[in-house]
Amino acid sequence: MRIICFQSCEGLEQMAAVTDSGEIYLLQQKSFLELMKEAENKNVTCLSLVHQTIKDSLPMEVKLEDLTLRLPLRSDEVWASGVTYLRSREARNLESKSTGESCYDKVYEAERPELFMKSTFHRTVGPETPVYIRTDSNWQIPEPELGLVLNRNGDIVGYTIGNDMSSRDIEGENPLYLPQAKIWKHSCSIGPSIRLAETVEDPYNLVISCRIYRNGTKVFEDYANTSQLKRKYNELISYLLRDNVVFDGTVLLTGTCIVPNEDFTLADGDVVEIEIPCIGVLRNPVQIQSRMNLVK
Ligand code: DO4
Ligand code: MG
Repeated sequence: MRIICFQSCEGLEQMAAVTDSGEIYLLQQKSFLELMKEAENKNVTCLSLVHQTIKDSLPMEVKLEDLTLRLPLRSDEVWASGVTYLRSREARNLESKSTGESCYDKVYEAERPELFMKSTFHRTVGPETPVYIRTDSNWQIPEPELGLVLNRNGDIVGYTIGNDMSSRDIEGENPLYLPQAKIWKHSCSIGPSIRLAETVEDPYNLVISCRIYRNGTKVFEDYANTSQLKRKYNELISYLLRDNVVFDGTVLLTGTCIVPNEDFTLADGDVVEIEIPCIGVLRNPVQIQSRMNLVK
């Protein structure tokens, strides 16, 4: 069971549940956070609340591909994990031209994982909305990642897809530049759905694929599997919770295992697609931030 948010004919945001056979049912809750809250008040899971809500209703007469999907969740905070896959460690060592044991080698092996604040609601976009590339970087890539949707106690209520847009030259110059290499307007996209946790058979066996198109031609494609992750999800969550305040609907990205070759950088007009079959395809055009956007 997946939860989506789509734009209605009146231009309003509407929540819906999508069953595994593709039927779409309208939900009366206005947001995923409202669904979480109602489930908590009734002491049931989001999945059983959705089942109760839709049991006497008829599915919509529409196909998922005909809907304009929106950000499925208003997260106050998106956090991210770093160097959780070998491929990420290799890529970080390359971009920082490290010789000898680097901070990336150390953090890959360390007990404490790398966690960082990635985004806030106002910097995060949903499907089909442009992700921005920075005007002061010449080496930028998408980072396709599985996202854990958490409640305030750190329980996984669902899974989504995240794009941790990253500037490799800024991070490579100095790891202390990490916030600037990771956080700017529209540097994070989330979606296209939230797959309810109980309906994922094995979250450590999810194929993640990424495709990048330029002028309609595919210029990059690669695959990974969450079985390659060095850490367990609960391990990452336990560090996020330590001495911290975590809000309902927080997303924790779990790190990337897909990195384009070193000669690749995103360009204005590219289109990035990230797919995890049980969640969907997160598709975003890439845009250079205009000066007008910067002063808004
Ligand atoms: O160490 C910097 C960030 C790495 C990251 O974002 C990732 O591994 O996905
Ligand atoms: Mg990342």
